[in-house]
Amino acid sequence: MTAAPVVDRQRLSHPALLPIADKVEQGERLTRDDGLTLFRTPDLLGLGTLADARNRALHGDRVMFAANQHINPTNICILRKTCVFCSYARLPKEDGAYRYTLEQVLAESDEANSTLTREFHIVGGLDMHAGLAYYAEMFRALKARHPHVHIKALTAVEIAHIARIEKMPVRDVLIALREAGLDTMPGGGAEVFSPGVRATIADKKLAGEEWIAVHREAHQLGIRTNCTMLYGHVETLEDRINHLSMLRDLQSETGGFLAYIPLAYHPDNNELGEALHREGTATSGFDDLRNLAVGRLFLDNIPHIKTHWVMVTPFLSQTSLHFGVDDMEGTMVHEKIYHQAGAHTAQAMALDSLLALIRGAGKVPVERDSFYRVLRTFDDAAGAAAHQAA
Ligand code: V47
Ligand code: SF4
Repeated sequence: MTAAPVVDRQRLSHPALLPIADKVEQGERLTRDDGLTLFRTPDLLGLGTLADARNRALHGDRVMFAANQHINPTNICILRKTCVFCSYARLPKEDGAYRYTLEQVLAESDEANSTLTREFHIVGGLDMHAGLAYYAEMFRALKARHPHVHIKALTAVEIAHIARIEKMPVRDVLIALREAGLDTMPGGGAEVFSPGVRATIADKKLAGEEWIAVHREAHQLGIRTNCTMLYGHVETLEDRINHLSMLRDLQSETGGFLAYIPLAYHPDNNELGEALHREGTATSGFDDLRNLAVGRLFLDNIPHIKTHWVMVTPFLSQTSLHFGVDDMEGTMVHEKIYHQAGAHTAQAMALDSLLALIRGAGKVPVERDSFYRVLRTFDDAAGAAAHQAA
Protein backbone atom coordinates (compact mmCIF):
# COMPACT_ATOMS: atom_id res chain seq x y z
CA MET A 1 0.00 0.00 0.00
CA THR A 2 3.07 2.29 0.05
CA ALA A 3 2.52 5.66 -1.62
CA ALA A 4 4.54 8.87 -1.36
CA PRO A 5 3.61 10.82 1.79
CA VAL A 6 1.95 14.18 1.13
CA VAL A 7 2.31 16.84 3.82
CA ASP A 8 -0.15 19.71 4.09
CA ARG A 9 2.35 22.49 4.87
CA GLN A 10 -0.38 24.90 5.96
CA ARG A 11 -0.72 22.79 9.06
CA LEU A 12 2.91 23.36 10.10
CA SER A 13 3.29 26.42 12.30
CA HIS A 14 6.95 25.89 13.30
CA PRO A 15 9.36 26.78 10.45
CA ALA A 16 11.90 24.19 11.66
CA LEU A 17 9.46 21.49 10.54
CA LEU A 18 9.55 22.58 6.86
CA PRO A 19 12.89 20.97 5.89
CA ILE A 20 11.78 17.82 7.73
CA ALA A 21 8.54 17.83 5.72
CA ASP A 22 10.67 17.80 2.54
CA LYS A 23 12.58 14.78 3.79
CA VAL A 24 9.40 12.96 4.79
CA GLU A 25 7.95 13.50 1.31
CA GLN A 26 11.13 12.39 -0.39
CA GLY A 27 11.59 9.36 1.84
CA GLU A 28 14.91 10.68 3.13
CA ARG A 29 16.23 9.38 6.45
CA LEU A 30 16.01 11.85 9.36
CA THR A 31 19.21 12.82 11.17
CA ARG A 32 19.68 12.90 14.94
CA ASP A 33 19.27 16.69 14.80
CA ASP A 34 15.99 16.27 12.96
CA GLY A 35 14.89 13.85 15.68
CA LEU A 36 15.77 16.40 18.37
CA THR A 37 13.87 19.10 16.49
CA LEU A 38 10.80 16.84 16.45
CA PHE A 39 11.08 16.18 20.19
CA ARG A 40 11.53 19.91 20.91
CA THR A 41 8.99 21.49 18.60
CA PRO A 42 6.07 23.19 20.37
CA ASP A 43 4.01 22.45 17.25
CA LEU A 44 2.49 19.15 18.32
CA LEU A 45 -0.13 19.28 15.58
CA GLY A 46 2.57 19.94 12.98
CA LEU A 47 4.50 16.93 14.26
CA GLY A 48 1.30 14.88 14.08
CA THR A 49 0.72 16.07 10.50
CA LEU A 50 4.14 14.78 9.45
CA ALA A 51 3.73 11.44 11.23
CA ASP A 52 0.19 11.04 9.90
CA ALA A 53 1.37 11.67 6.33
CA ARG A 54 3.96 8.91 6.57
CA ASN A 55 1.56 6.56 8.34
CA ARG A 56 -1.20 7.07 5.74
CA ALA A 57 1.26 6.44 2.93
CA LEU A 58 2.16 3.11 4.52
CA HIS A 59 -1.15 1.93 5.93
CA GLY A 60 -3.96 4.12 4.59
CA ASP A 61 -6.90 4.25 7.01
CA ARG A 62 -6.32 0.81 8.46
CA VAL A 63 -5.64 0.30 12.14
CA MET A 64 -4.64 -3.16 13.22
CA PHE A 65 -5.06 -5.03 16.47
CA ALA A 66 -4.44 -8.57 17.67
CA ALA A 67 -6.55 -10.39 20.22
CA ASN A 68 -4.00 -11.37 22.84
CA GLN A 69 -3.81 -12.64 26.39
CA HIS A 70 -1.00 -11.70 28.75
CA ILE A 71 0.41 -14.39 31.02
CA ASN A 72 3.01 -13.38 33.62
CA PRO A 73 4.22 -16.73 35.02
CA THR A 74 6.56 -15.45 37.75
CA ASN A 75 7.16 -12.12 39.47
CA ILE A 76 10.27 -13.36 41.28
CA CYS A 77 13.23 -11.39 40.01
CA ILE A 78 16.89 -11.13 40.91
CA LEU A 79 16.90 -7.50 39.77
CA ARG A 80 14.09 -6.55 42.14
CA LYS A 81 16.29 -4.08 44.04
CA THR A 82 18.02 -2.48 41.07
CA CYS A 83 15.27 -1.90 38.47
CA VAL A 84 13.92 1.00 40.50
CA PHE A 85 11.05 1.74 38.08
CA CYS A 86 9.50 -1.71 38.44
CA SER A 87 6.48 -2.26 40.70
CA TYR A 88 5.89 -5.83 39.67
CA ALA A 89 8.94 -7.83 40.81
CA ARG A 90 9.36 -9.49 44.22
CA LEU A 91 12.16 -11.30 46.01
CA PRO A 92 11.45 -15.02 46.54
CA LYS A 93 10.33 -14.67 50.19
CA GLU A 94 8.62 -11.31 49.86
CA ASP A 95 4.86 -10.91 50.27
CA GLY A 96 3.10 -11.38 46.97
CA ALA A 97 5.88 -13.38 45.32
CA TYR A 98 4.55 -16.09 43.01
CA ARG A 99 5.70 -18.59 40.43
CA TYR A 100 2.98 -20.46 38.54
CA THR A 101 3.11 -24.19 38.18
CA LEU A 102 2.50 -25.57 34.72
CA GLU A 103 -1.05 -26.40 35.80
CA GLN A 104 -1.66 -22.78 36.82
CA VAL A 105 -0.36 -21.48 33.50
CA LEU A 106 -2.57 -23.93 31.63
CA ALA A 107 -5.60 -23.04 33.74
CA GLU A 108 -5.08 -19.33 32.98
CA SER A 109 -4.49 -20.10 29.31
CA ASP A 110 -7.87 -21.82 29.09
CA GLU A 111 -9.55 -18.42 29.06
CA ALA A 112 -8.46 -18.44 25.42
CA ASN A 113 -11.18 -21.04 24.82
CA SER A 114 -13.93 -18.51 25.45
CA THR A 115 -12.27 -15.47 23.89
CA LEU A 116 -10.85 -14.64 20.48
CA THR A 117 -7.27 -14.97 21.75
CA ARG A 118 -4.76 -15.76 19.04
CA GLU A 119 -1.60 -14.78 20.87
CA PHE A 120 -0.18 -15.43 24.33
CA HIS A 121 2.16 -12.64 25.44
CA ILE A 122 4.31 -14.26 28.13
CA VAL A 123 6.82 -12.28 30.22
CA GLY A 124 7.95 -12.34 33.82
CA GLY A 125 10.84 -11.79 36.23
CA LEU A 126 14.38 -13.19 36.20
CA ASP A 127 13.68 -16.14 38.43
CA MET A 128 16.51 -18.56 39.29
CA HIS A 129 13.97 -21.40 39.26
CA ALA A 130 12.48 -20.57 35.88
CA GLY A 131 15.09 -21.81 33.45
CA LEU A 132 15.01 -23.44 30.05
CA ALA A 133 13.09 -26.54 31.16
CA TYR A 134 10.39 -24.42 32.87
CA TYR A 135 9.67 -22.39 29.74
CA ALA A 136 10.22 -25.18 27.20
CA GLU A 137 7.74 -27.39 29.03
CA MET A 138 5.27 -24.48 29.29
CA PHE A 139 5.46 -23.64 25.58
CA ARG A 140 5.10 -27.29 24.53
CA ALA A 141 2.06 -27.73 26.75
CA LEU A 142 0.48 -24.47 25.56
CA LYS A 143 0.98 -25.42 21.92
CA ALA A 144 -0.53 -28.87 22.51
CA ARG A 145 -3.56 -27.36 24.24
CA HIS A 146 -4.07 -24.27 22.03
CA PRO A 147 -2.45 -25.14 18.68
CA HIS A 148 -3.88 -22.05 16.95
CA VAL A 149 -2.42 -19.61 19.48
CA HIS A 150 0.87 -17.87 18.68
CA ILE A 151 3.46 -17.64 21.47
CA LYS A 152 5.16 -14.25 21.81
CA ALA A 153 7.36 -14.70 24.84
CA LEU A 154 10.40 -13.67 26.85
CA THR A 155 12.21 -10.38 26.56
CA ALA A 156 15.89 -10.23 25.57
CA VAL A 157 16.66 -9.77 29.28
CA GLU A 158 14.89 -13.01 30.17
CA ILE A 159 16.57 -14.89 27.31
CA ALA A 160 20.00 -13.68 28.51
CA HIS A 161 19.10 -14.70 32.08
CA ILE A 162 18.14 -18.21 30.99
CA ALA A 163 21.39 -18.45 29.00
CA ARG A 164 23.36 -17.40 32.09
CA ILE A 165 21.73 -19.80 34.53
CA GLU A 166 21.90 -22.69 32.04
CA LYS A 167 25.46 -21.75 31.02
CA MET A 168 24.42 -21.90 27.37
CA PRO A 169 24.96 -19.49 24.46
CA VAL A 170 21.98 -17.22 23.78
CA ARG A 171 21.69 -18.72 20.30
CA ASP A 172 21.20 -22.23 21.68
CA VAL A 173 18.58 -21.02 24.16
CA LEU A 174 16.67 -19.37 21.31
CA ILE A 175 16.87 -22.50 19.17
CA ALA A 176 15.65 -24.71 22.03
CA LEU A 177 12.77 -22.37 22.85
CA ARG A 178 11.78 -22.09 19.22
CA GLU A 179 11.64 -25.88 19.01
CA ALA A 180 9.40 -25.84 22.07
CA GLY A 181 6.96 -23.38 20.48
CA LEU A 182 8.31 -19.82 20.78
CA ASP A 183 7.14 -17.90 17.70
CA THR A 184 8.19 -14.29 18.27
CA MET A 185 9.63 -12.15 21.08
CA PRO A 186 8.20 -9.00 22.68
CA GLY A 187 10.18 -5.77 22.87
CA GLY A 188 10.50 -5.30 26.63
CA GLY A 189 13.63 -4.85 28.70
CA ALA A 190 15.04 -2.19 26.39
CA GLU A 191 14.18 0.72 28.76
CA VAL A 192 16.68 3.40 27.63
CA PHE A 193 20.00 2.17 26.26
CA SER A 194 22.25 5.09 27.36
CA PRO A 195 24.60 3.77 30.07
CA GLY A 196 23.98 6.77 32.36
CA VAL A 197 20.21 6.24 32.38
CA ARG A 198 20.58 2.49 32.77
CA ALA A 199 22.91 2.97 35.74
CA THR A 200 20.22 5.13 37.38
CA ILE A 201 17.05 3.18 36.65
CA ALA A 202 18.15 -0.36 35.81
CA ASP A 203 21.67 -0.90 37.08
CA LYS A 204 22.72 -4.53 36.57
CA LYS A 205 20.22 -5.10 33.77
CA LEU A 206 21.57 -6.35 30.44
CA ALA A 207 23.41 -3.39 28.78
CA GLY A 208 21.91 -1.71 25.72
CA GLU A 209 24.40 -3.32 23.33
CA GLU A 210 23.67 -6.74 24.88
CA TRP A 211 19.91 -6.22 24.40
CA ILE A 212 20.62 -5.39 20.76
CA ALA A 213 22.86 -8.49 20.45
CA VAL A 214 20.08 -10.83 21.68
CA HIS A 215 17.63 -9.37 19.15
CA ARG A 216 20.26 -9.62 16.39
CA GLU A 217 20.72 -13.29 17.24
CA ALA A 218 16.93 -13.84 17.19
CA HIS A 219 16.56 -12.05 13.84
CA GLN A 220 19.39 -14.11 12.36
CA LEU A 221 17.50 -17.25 13.38
CA GLY A 222 14.35 -15.91 11.71
CA ILE A 223 12.62 -15.05 15.01
CA ARG A 224 10.85 -11.70 14.56
CA THR A 225 10.74 -9.35 17.55
CA ASN A 226 9.35 -6.02 18.73
CA CYS A 227 11.18 -3.12 20.32
CA THR A 228 10.31 -0.57 22.98
CA MET A 229 11.55 2.49 24.85
CA LEU A 230 10.51 3.35 28.40
CA TYR A 231 10.18 7.16 28.46
CA GLY A 232 9.17 9.84 30.91
CA HIS A 233 11.60 9.39 33.83
CA VAL A 234 15.23 10.66 33.95
CA GLU A 235 16.17 10.36 30.28
CA THR A 236 17.13 13.37 28.14
CA LEU A 237 15.96 13.96 24.58
CA GLU A 238 19.46 13.01 23.41
CA ASP A 239 19.11 9.69 25.28
CA ARG A 240 15.86 9.05 23.44
CA ILE A 241 17.42 9.77 20.04
CA ASN A 242 20.43 7.62 20.88
CA HIS A 243 18.06 4.78 21.77
CA LEU A 244 16.00 5.15 18.59
CA SER A 245 19.18 5.32 16.48
CA MET A 246 20.36 1.99 17.90
CA LEU A 247 17.00 0.39 17.06
CA ARG A 248 17.04 1.88 13.55
CA ASP A 249 20.60 0.65 12.94
CA LEU A 250 19.76 -2.91 13.96
CA GLN A 251 16.68 -2.84 11.76
CA SER A 252 18.78 -1.68 8.79
CA GLU A 253 21.03 -4.66 9.41
CA THR A 254 18.44 -7.41 9.99
CA GLY A 255 14.92 -6.19 9.17
CA GLY A 256 13.68 -8.33 12.07
CA PHE A 257 11.61 -5.82 14.06
CA LEU A 258 7.88 -5.91 13.48
CA ALA A 259 6.77 -3.04 15.69
CA TYR A 260 7.98 -0.25 17.97
CA ILE A 261 6.05 0.49 21.17
CA PRO A 262 7.00 3.51 23.29
CA LEU A 263 6.15 2.67 26.92
CA ALA A 264 5.01 5.52 29.20
CA TYR A 265 6.61 5.34 32.64
CA HIS A 266 4.17 4.80 35.53
CA PRO A 267 5.51 6.01 38.88
CA ASP A 268 3.26 4.34 41.49
CA ASN A 269 4.57 1.75 43.94
CA ASN A 270 8.16 1.96 42.78
CA GLU A 271 11.31 3.54 44.21
CA LEU A 272 11.95 5.77 41.23
CA GLY A 273 8.50 7.34 41.44
CA GLU A 274 9.09 8.08 45.11
CA ALA A 275 12.59 9.51 44.50
CA LEU A 276 11.29 11.76 41.73
CA HIS A 277 8.23 12.75 43.86
CA ARG A 278 6.13 11.57 40.96
CA GLU A 279 3.77 9.08 42.56
CA GLY A 280 0.41 9.37 40.81
CA THR A 281 1.80 11.67 38.10
CA ALA A 282 2.30 9.76 34.90
CA THR A 283 3.63 11.15 31.62
CA SER A 284 1.70 13.94 29.85
CA GLY A 285 -0.62 13.33 26.92
CA PHE A 286 1.56 15.74 24.95
CA ASP A 287 4.66 13.62 25.53
CA ASP A 288 2.79 10.37 24.84
CA LEU A 289 1.68 11.64 21.42
CA ARG A 290 5.11 13.07 20.72
CA ASN A 291 6.89 9.76 21.42
CA LEU A 292 4.56 7.88 19.10
CA ALA A 293 4.86 10.44 16.30
CA VAL A 294 8.65 10.69 16.54
CA GLY A 295 8.82 6.88 16.51
CA ARG A 296 6.90 6.83 13.21
CA LEU A 297 9.13 9.46 11.61
CA PHE A 298 12.56 8.52 12.95
CA LEU A 299 12.16 4.73 12.70
CA ASP A 300 11.55 4.84 8.97
CA ASN A 301 12.38 1.14 8.57
CA ILE A 302 10.08 -0.30 11.27
CA PRO A 303 6.69 -0.95 9.69
CA HIS A 304 4.37 -0.74 12.68
CA ILE A 305 4.01 1.75 15.54
CA LYS A 306 1.88 0.40 18.37
CA THR A 307 0.06 2.32 21.07
CA HIS A 308 -0.44 0.58 24.39
CA TRP A 309 -3.84 1.77 25.60
CA VAL A 310 -3.34 0.28 29.07
CA MET A 311 -0.51 2.72 29.69
CA VAL A 312 -1.75 5.88 28.02
CA THR A 313 -5.55 5.40 28.27
CA PRO A 314 -7.84 4.27 25.46
CA PHE A 315 -8.78 7.86 24.51
CA LEU A 316 -5.18 8.96 24.07
CA SER A 317 -4.50 5.81 22.06
CA GLN A 318 -7.48 6.71 19.89
CA THR A 319 -6.12 10.23 19.32
CA SER A 320 -2.71 8.78 18.47
CA LEU A 321 -4.24 7.10 15.41
CA HIS A 322 -3.79 10.55 13.81
CA PHE A 323 -0.21 10.87 15.09
CA GLY A 324 1.44 8.08 13.13
CA VAL A 325 0.06 4.99 14.89
CA ASP A 326 -1.29 2.03 12.91
CA ASP A 327 -1.53 -0.65 15.60
CA MET A 328 -3.31 -0.88 18.97
CA GLU A 329 -2.38 -3.29 21.74
CA GLY A 330 -5.22 -5.75 21.52
CA THR A 331 -7.86 -7.17 23.79
CA MET A 332 -5.65 -8.08 26.74
CA VAL A 333 -6.51 -10.38 29.57
CA HIS A 334 -4.76 -10.22 32.97
CA GLU A 335 -2.27 -7.41 32.53
CA LYS A 336 -0.31 -7.02 35.78
CA ILE A 337 2.90 -5.08 35.16
CA TYR A 338 1.43 -1.57 34.66
CA HIS A 339 -1.51 -1.98 36.96
CA GLN A 340 0.87 -2.49 39.85
CA ALA A 341 2.68 0.67 38.73
CA GLY A 342 -0.49 2.75 38.92
CA ALA A 343 -2.25 2.35 35.57
CA HIS A 344 -5.95 3.03 36.24
CA THR A 345 -7.18 1.62 32.95
CA ALA A 346 -9.15 -1.63 32.69
CA GLN A 347 -7.27 -4.94 32.53
CA ALA A 348 -9.01 -6.03 29.37
CA MET A 349 -10.98 -4.46 26.57
CA ALA A 350 -13.87 -6.13 24.78
CA LEU A 351 -13.70 -6.39 21.03
CA ASP A 352 -16.67 -4.05 20.57
CA SER A 353 -15.00 -1.30 22.59
CA LEU A 354 -11.80 -1.63 20.62
CA LEU A 355 -13.71 -1.47 17.34
CA ALA A 356 -15.66 1.58 18.54
CA LEU A 357 -12.42 3.38 19.47
CA ILE A 358 -10.86 2.76 16.07
CA ARG A 359 -14.01 3.64 14.16
CA GLY A 360 -14.49 6.71 16.33
CA ALA A 361 -11.17 7.98 14.93
CA GLY A 362 -12.49 7.54 11.38
CA LYS A 363 -10.32 4.48 10.79
CA VAL A 364 -11.03 0.94 9.62
CA PRO A 365 -10.34 -1.76 12.23
CA VAL A 366 -8.40 -4.78 11.01
CA GLU A 367 -7.79 -7.86 13.10
CA ARG A 368 -4.30 -9.18 12.39
CA ASP A 369 -2.22 -12.17 13.34
CA SER A 370 1.12 -11.83 15.13
CA PHE A 371 2.95 -11.35 11.81
CA TYR A 372 0.62 -8.52 10.80
CA ARG A 373 -1.25 -10.61 8.25
CA VAL A 374 -4.87 -9.50 7.86
CA LEU A 375 -7.42 -11.85 9.43
CA ARG A 376 -10.60 -9.76 9.31
CA THR A 377 -11.42 -6.28 8.10
CA PHE A 378 -14.31 -4.59 9.89
CA ASP A 379 -15.41 -2.29 7.08
CA ASP A 380 -19.06 -3.34 7.07
CA ALA A 381 -22.04 -0.99 6.88
CA ALA A 382 -22.92 -1.47 10.55
CA GLY A 383 -19.44 -0.31 11.47
CA ALA A 384 -19.71 2.74 9.26
CA ALA A 385 -23.07 3.65 10.85
CA ALA A 386 -21.59 3.26 14.32
CA HIS A 387 -18.79 5.56 13.30
CA GLN A 388 -21.24 8.21 12.07
CA ALA A 389 -22.90 8.13 15.47
CA ALA A 390 -19.62 8.17 17.47
O1 V47 B 1 10.51 -3.80 29.88
C1 V47 B 1 7.95 -2.01 33.76
C2 V47 B 1 7.95 -1.78 31.23
C3 V47 B 1 8.12 -3.57 29.89
C4 V47 B 1 7.01 -0.13 34.29
O2 V47 B 1 6.34 -6.31 22.41
C5 V47 B 1 7.01 -0.26 32.91
O3 V47 B 1 4.24 -6.24 21.88
C6 V47 B 1 5.96 1.75 32.71
O4 V47 B 1 7.74 -4.56 26.82
N1 V47 B 1 5.96 1.95 34.04
C7 V47 B 1 7.52 -4.92 29.56
N2 V47 B 1 6.49 0.67 32.12
C8 V47 B 1 6.29 -4.81 28.65
C9 V47 B 1 6.61 -4.68 27.20
C10 V47 B 1 5.53 -4.74 26.17
C11 V47 B 1 4.26 -4.29 26.45
C12 V47 B 1 3.28 -4.40 25.45
C13 V47 B 1 3.57 -4.94 24.22
C14 V47 B 1 4.85 -5.38 23.97
C15 V47 B 1 5.18 -6.02 22.67
C16 V47 B 1 5.85 -5.28 24.94
O5 V47 B 1 7.24 -2.86 30.74
C17 V47 B 1 9.39 -3.54 30.64
C18 V47 B 1 9.41 -2.12 31.10
O6 V47 B 1 9.95 -1.29 30.10
N3 V47 B 1 7.62 -1.42 32.62
N4 V47 B 1 7.59 -1.23 34.81
C19 V47 B 1 6.46 1.05 34.87
N5 V47 B 1 6.49 1.28 36.17
FE1 SF4 C 1 12.87 -7.82 37.00
FE2 SF4 C 1 11.99 -6.90 34.65
FE3 SF4 C 1 11.11 -5.80 36.96
FE4 SF4 C 1 13.65 -5.43 36.17
S1 SF4 C 1 11.80 -4.69 35.08
S2 SF4 C 1 12.92 -5.98 38.26
S3 SF4 C 1 14.12 -7.37 35.18
S4 SF4 C 1 10.74 -7.87 36.28
